Amino acid sequence: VMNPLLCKRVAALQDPQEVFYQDVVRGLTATNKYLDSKYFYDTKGDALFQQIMNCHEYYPTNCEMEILREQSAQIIQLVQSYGRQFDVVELGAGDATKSIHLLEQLLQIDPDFTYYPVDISGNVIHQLERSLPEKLPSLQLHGLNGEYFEMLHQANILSSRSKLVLCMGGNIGNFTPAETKKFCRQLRNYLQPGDILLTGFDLKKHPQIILNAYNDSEGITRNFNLNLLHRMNNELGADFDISKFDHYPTYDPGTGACKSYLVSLENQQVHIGTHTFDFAVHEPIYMEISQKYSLAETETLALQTGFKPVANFFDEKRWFVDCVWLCS
Ligand code: AVI
Repeated sequence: VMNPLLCKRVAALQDPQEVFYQDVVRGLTATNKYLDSKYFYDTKGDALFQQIMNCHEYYPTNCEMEILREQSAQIIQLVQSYGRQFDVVELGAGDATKSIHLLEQLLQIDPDFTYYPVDISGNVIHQLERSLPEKLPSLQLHGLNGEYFEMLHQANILSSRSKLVLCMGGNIGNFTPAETKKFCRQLRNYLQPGDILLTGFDLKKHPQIILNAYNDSEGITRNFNLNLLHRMNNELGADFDISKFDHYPTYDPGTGACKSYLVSLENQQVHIGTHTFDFAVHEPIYMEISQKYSLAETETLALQTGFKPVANFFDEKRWFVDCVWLCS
């Protein structure tokens, strides 16, 4: 029997609000302050991200949409050529507007599969469970709300079939290259030989196009970043004065790293729980990375992490790629 005090501590550690608080404290105590961009996605953040995807400077959504609208049949044909019955797990499903094209194709060929959308936002999963059955009545759907690997583990418990894992929208770009390598290796460990990964990468292109996508003229991306300060005020009782921070996006065409920061506009103190954080004037908080890749870099990554790259699907401008990788 577990000691009741330890029980309480384990429960506190697993409480999402407590984990959020601990992560924030860790990030703002670091020499170079940072926050984890996975916390962008509260209800307000989800809505802002929807607006980003609709704004004209943010090209990745349209590019990937074009790929899936026009090439889903070929993608599914390729997947089917590996001759197995796949269940589909989508990591970071969002509103599934892209994957719906793949699901449609799969349903036409053989409706005997289950779609497991995974998302960190409970809100997103609830919406999907309401909206998808209206669009695809014959789809067997089981939403999973949580972290990618915990939910992949859940999916493996729920289904012993081969997996087609979707990791689209360039979500992988929100890891550093080192984290991405680790992520792919870990992902590979949850999969079996013959399983397939369909993963999207935003490709290197003219630096100005990339920078503009993260610095839209309406200021939606700016509000998306600042919203995390609001979230800490609302959920953790922090006292950020949002008007005293500025959004600063950067892109380094050498490394392909597109990074955004919030910059403190004055010397100030912020209180969160029992902690006080000092911000010097011009001090940055590193908020997010959105890594851009060359095609060669995606192939190296596959080979280094236990996958075999089998095909690449591009949009017409070749700004984005959806890669099909086979678990070898
Ligand atoms: C979710 N992710 C792929 C987006 C991106 O492009 O990195 C998040 C985003 N951040 C600012 N704009 C969009």
